[in-house]
Amino acid sequence: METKTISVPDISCDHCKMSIEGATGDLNGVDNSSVDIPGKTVTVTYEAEKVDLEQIVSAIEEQGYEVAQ
Ligand SMILES: [Cu+2]
Repeated sequence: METKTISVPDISCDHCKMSIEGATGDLNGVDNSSVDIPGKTVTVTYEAEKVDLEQIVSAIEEQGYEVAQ
């Protein structure tokens, strides 16, 4: 299991939290996804054999957010 924190500067409210946690949490292999609104980050715990970080980033971008690397 891997844990990574992704910076998403556009996170501003509960709606952002719900949509990002929903989209990333639905990915096969993602065990947990948690958005920190004031910190503007998404912390994901995932199984690297099932899903890679690129897919997780894509899921966030598909919700309309830009990911800062
Ligand atoms: Cu929002």
